[in-house]
Formats: sequence, structure tokens, C-alpha cells
Amino acid sequence: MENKFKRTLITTALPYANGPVHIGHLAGVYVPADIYARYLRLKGEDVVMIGGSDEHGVPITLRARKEGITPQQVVDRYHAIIKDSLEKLGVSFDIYSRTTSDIHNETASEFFRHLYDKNEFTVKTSLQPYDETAGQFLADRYVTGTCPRCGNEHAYGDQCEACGSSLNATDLINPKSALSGAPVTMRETTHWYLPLDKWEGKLSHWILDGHKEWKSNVYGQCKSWIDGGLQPRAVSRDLDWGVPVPVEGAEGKVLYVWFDAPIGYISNTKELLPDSWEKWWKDPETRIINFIGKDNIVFHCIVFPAMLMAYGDGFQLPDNVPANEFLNLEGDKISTSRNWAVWLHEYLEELPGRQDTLRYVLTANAPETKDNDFTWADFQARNNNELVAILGNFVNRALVLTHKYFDGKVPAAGELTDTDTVMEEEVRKAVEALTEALDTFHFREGLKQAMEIARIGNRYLQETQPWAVAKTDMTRTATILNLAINLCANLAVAFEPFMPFMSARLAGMLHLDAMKWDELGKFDIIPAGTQLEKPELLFEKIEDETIQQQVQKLLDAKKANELAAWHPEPQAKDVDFETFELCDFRVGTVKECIKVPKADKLLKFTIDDGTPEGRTIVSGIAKFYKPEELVGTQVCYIANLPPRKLKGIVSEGMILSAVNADGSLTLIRPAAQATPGAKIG
Ligand code: B3M
Ligand code: ZN
Repeated sequence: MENKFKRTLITTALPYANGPVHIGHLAGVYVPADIYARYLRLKGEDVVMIGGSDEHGVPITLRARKEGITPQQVVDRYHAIIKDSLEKLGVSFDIYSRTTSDIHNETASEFFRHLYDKNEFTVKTSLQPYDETAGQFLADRYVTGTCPRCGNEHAYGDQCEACGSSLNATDLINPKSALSGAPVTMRETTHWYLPLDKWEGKLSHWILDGHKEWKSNVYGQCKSWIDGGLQPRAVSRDLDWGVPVPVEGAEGKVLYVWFDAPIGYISNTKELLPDSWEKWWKDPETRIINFIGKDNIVFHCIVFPAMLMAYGDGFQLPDNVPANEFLNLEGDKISTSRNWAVWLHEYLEELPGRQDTLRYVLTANAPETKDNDFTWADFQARNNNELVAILGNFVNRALVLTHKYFDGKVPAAGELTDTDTVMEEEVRKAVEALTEALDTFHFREGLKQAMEIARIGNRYLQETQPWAVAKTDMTRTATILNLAINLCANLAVAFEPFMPFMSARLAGMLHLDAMKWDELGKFDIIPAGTQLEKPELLFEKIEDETIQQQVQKLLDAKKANELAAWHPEPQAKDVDFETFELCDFRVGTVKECIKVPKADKLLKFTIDDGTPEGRTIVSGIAKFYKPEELVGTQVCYIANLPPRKLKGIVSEGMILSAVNADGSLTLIRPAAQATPGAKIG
């Protein structure tokens, strides 16, 4: 692709440091951004990749309340976890900093002050939600209520996570305080507003006319915002956590987190490059790319650009904002509060050495154009059937054969046959498609093309059969293995952006010291005579047990959620004492208990009820008890129900059990041995 730019500044959305990062963050932002950064570096381009934690705003203070610690303790804890886990996943930030840094405070403060001095803000006094018991204004997520767009009852004052709409606290239906649960009252307060309407024409020209190449989800959201007419947006809040509003008379007010957070990209660049940061932001030959999730589109495409335009002084706007849709987990929306997530720091501990598999699966399933689903079954299948069976297998065969026939020394290639040149041509085609895909942020497609190179390699070995040829023709065997080893070198380079750990190991085995993108498609990357290292397996199979443990973890989380959300059923309507007395409750001893054939739920009990004949009761608790464990124990039952036929067995009563929150049943039993047939009353 023709490139008029001299350098690329890649930014990644700053995750709130109110919890660890999960696979949704990774698939949406960090993995694609890292692929792109690594790709550009392999092309020899000048790149910086900027990241950091978003440490201000209500998400942080709410978390602090929940955990009973200070906001500073919250951000210290989660910033450390996030930074460490992203690094271990190989996300190659040039800097991963934080918005509580001094340099960020100064930069954000100065930014506000500059706009203030230029008269870029309007000031407005309005009624805002207030909690009388807590005695504070309820900014953003301090209010919850029903989303006016989709009806989700747990929408926040700034955003609905169900439909992705960005909201104002005053839009919510039935707003409630997240602090006390009380209905909110309204109080007057004064804030600074950025008049987005003033920038509407410029934004429209810049995006709607100038960036038709943006992904359709991004372009579409921008268009609908602009078509709907832009409104002034408040850039300050009544909160005690954040960057103080740097003007007189603003006590108790801080910058709105969405005002300061994107400035974090600038402060983090400054922290990294104190002397040259400006060229990364103000030189028209710098290309800025913002990697974000779909819920951040309006802030990156409308609000932050309007802030930059208002600031002036040469600040450049992003050239592209490749936002992804959302990743779901096992068919359900990922949720921090419901603990429905695969947390990166836990993954790294529980599946050590599997960073590349996660990166691979998240890219192969990336929610690029629509929401997508992560399942552990797919994770296992892709590892075992693709990474092990296709990529790992090809590389292993090429290396093992070279060791077997040439003691690991890359043999020289002789004359090429049609099979060889066809293979080379196929590789070059895949490389071309791969490059085109990466240039246009189609990382899924890019990964497919990289994998295609490995498939070509397998087909090539299958067709040329060097193990058979070696019996008669070592010159031909040499040529085949020379090409196969060079194909391995192509794989090391092609996969570096996607799976850097595997790539580094493979490059090590091949003694490929410097990887360069423009060597792709070539077959003289590894010179004849190179002594290869002993082959090691690049990937290992993932066993069912590992997957079952992860699935069980999710099931446990689901159960805990159900329990947390469970309420006892409302009390049944009153019954008079005489009616109650009509029910005949008894204790009995289980003499025999067997499963009812062809019925999953039913057990047949033979009960000693104090009479010589005893009685038979069929009960639907087979899922929760083993029949043999019940023999000899006592149960309680209603004796005077009319007999009922169940699966051909006449049941003379009903055994009592408690129906638990998760739907399971617990038998009701006397605490000590009772006389069989004793009445309960
Ligand atoms: N922290 C929202 C989020 O985590 C916000 C992004 C800031 S990017 C400047 O989705
Ligand atoms: Zn909604």
C-alpha cells in the first residue's frame, strides 16, 4: 500500500483500572493493536504503541466503595495486574502508563485550561441527579435505571452496556442511586460544556466525506451521531476523584473521565518521548490509529477530535479508528460484575505457556464485523486441529527430515520442478493476501492467510514425499527440504504479529536472526549450510481435562450468580388451620430404593411406614441422590394423597424435599432417628 506517512502512532483504549482485563478487552483492542504494531515494525516502519490504565471516573470510585478501600488502592491494585498480564501476553507497548501520573495530571489540566482560556467552553447550570442520604451528586454510573433505548433495567447514567448507547444520567427511566438505591432527587449544579455543535460541520466533513474507508460499524455510528445533531457535552463532574478542574470557583469538581482519559494518549506519549512527543501528535506525516471497542466510538471519533480541533496548535486527528464489536463467552455477554469472563491473569496462570493459543483463537474469532462467541470447545479444537495438526506438524516434519537426512544442515537447492515453483507461487499469493488484510485491519483474514502458508507446506510435503525420494535421489531430497525449511522461515515471519512466542522459538531453531516482512515469499531466507537447532514441538495438544476445568469454573460462576440473584418465592396465600391439619405428614424408613427404568428423574422407594405392608412412593429426586445411599435413612412424606400412577408404578404419597436456589432438591429428614410411621405435627 502506498504510504504517505512517515510514522504511525498506535493507541489502545485505556482500560478502567477497576478490575483485571478479560478476553473481551483482548479480542476487541489489545490483540489486534499488537498485531498491527508488530506488522509495521517488521516492515521497518517507525511505530509507537501507547497504552495505559484509565484510573479516574466513577467506575473506580464505585469499585472502591464495593471493596471498602480507597480509589488509589483500587487503581494501584488493578493497574499492576493489567500491566503485568498484558506484558506476559506479549502485547508490545512502548509504554503502558496510567492517568494518575503527574505528567497526565499536568497535561490534562493544561489542556482544559487552554480551551478555557480560548473560550471554547460554555458554562451551564442545570438540574442533576443527587442522593439526599449520601449528600452527593450522582455522576454517571452513580445512577442506574432503565435504558430509554432498549429497556435494560441496569443501564448506567453514562451508558447502557446492553445496547451500547451512550446516555446522560437524566435520560434514564426510574433513576436510582447506586450508592443507596434511593430514587434520585434533582439539584442545581454548574458545569463546563464542550459545544460539539460548533464542530459538527468540520467533523462531518472530516469523517463522512473524508473517511469513507473506515469500518462500516464505525462510519455508521459517526453518521448517526452527526445526522442526529451534536449537542454540547459536559466535561466536568461533581466528584472527589479525578483531575481537579483548574479554574477558580470549581472546588469539588473534576474533569469528566472521558475528557481526561483520551488526553492520556498524549501524556503517555510525552512520558515515553519527552523531547520528541510533539512530532507524534502534530506532524501531518504522523498517522494516528486508535484501537477501541464499539462502545468507545463516539468518544474517539466525535468528542476527542472536537477537543483536538478546539485546542488547535497542530494536533492531528486519527487516520483510522478500527473499532471492534463485542466478544461473548459461551453464548453470554461478558460481564465483570457477574464474573462471566475469562480473566487474562488467571488464564496465564492456569494455562501456562499458552499465550499464542489465546492470541490465535481470539484473532481467528475476532468480533471484527459482528459480535462473536468464545467457547472453550472451539479454543481446544483450534489448538489441536489447527496449531498442532497443521502448523506445528509441518514445521516439525520439515525440521525432523532435515536432521534425519542432512544432520540438520540446510542442504542446497538444485533445479526447481513445476511442483516447487507452483508451491512458491502459492506462498507468494497468500503473503500478498495477508499483507493486504493487515493493511486494512482485517486481522482474521490475515491469520487465515498465514495459516494457508502452513497448509501449502503440508500439501507440498505430501506431494513431494521427501522420505520416499530419499531412498533413491538425495539431490532432489535436498531441494525439497531446502524449500521446506525456507517455508518455515516464511511462517516465522508471517506469524510473528499473531503469535510472537512461537515465532521467536521457530526463528531460534532456524537461526533466523532478523525477521523482515519484505522477505516473505522468498525462498533464500535461510542459506544452505545453516546448522539448524534440534526441533522442539511448537504446540502441545490441550487435553479434555484442561477444558473441563475451565468450563467448570464458568459453571461455578453461573451458580454463584444465580445464588446471588435468588429470592425466596413469595409466601403462598393463607390457609386455615383446619385445612392444614388435613395433611398427614409422616416419617418413614427407606427399606429399598431403586431407579425407575426409562425415567431419569424418578426413584422408587419402599418405605417402612410402621405397617406390615409398608408403602411405595415414587419421587423425582434421582438427579440428586444415589438410591443405594438412601437405604436405611429416613424421609418425610405426605401420607394421605390419592395414589398416582407414575411409569406404571402406583405411588402412595409424596416425599418432602426443599427446592434450592439452583433448582436442586434436598430431602427433608428428621434430625435424629424417629419411629417409622410417626406423625409430624
Ligand atoms: N476506560 C472505557 C472502557 O474501558 C474507557 C476507555 C478510555 S479510552 C481513552 O471501555
Ligand atoms: Zn440500552
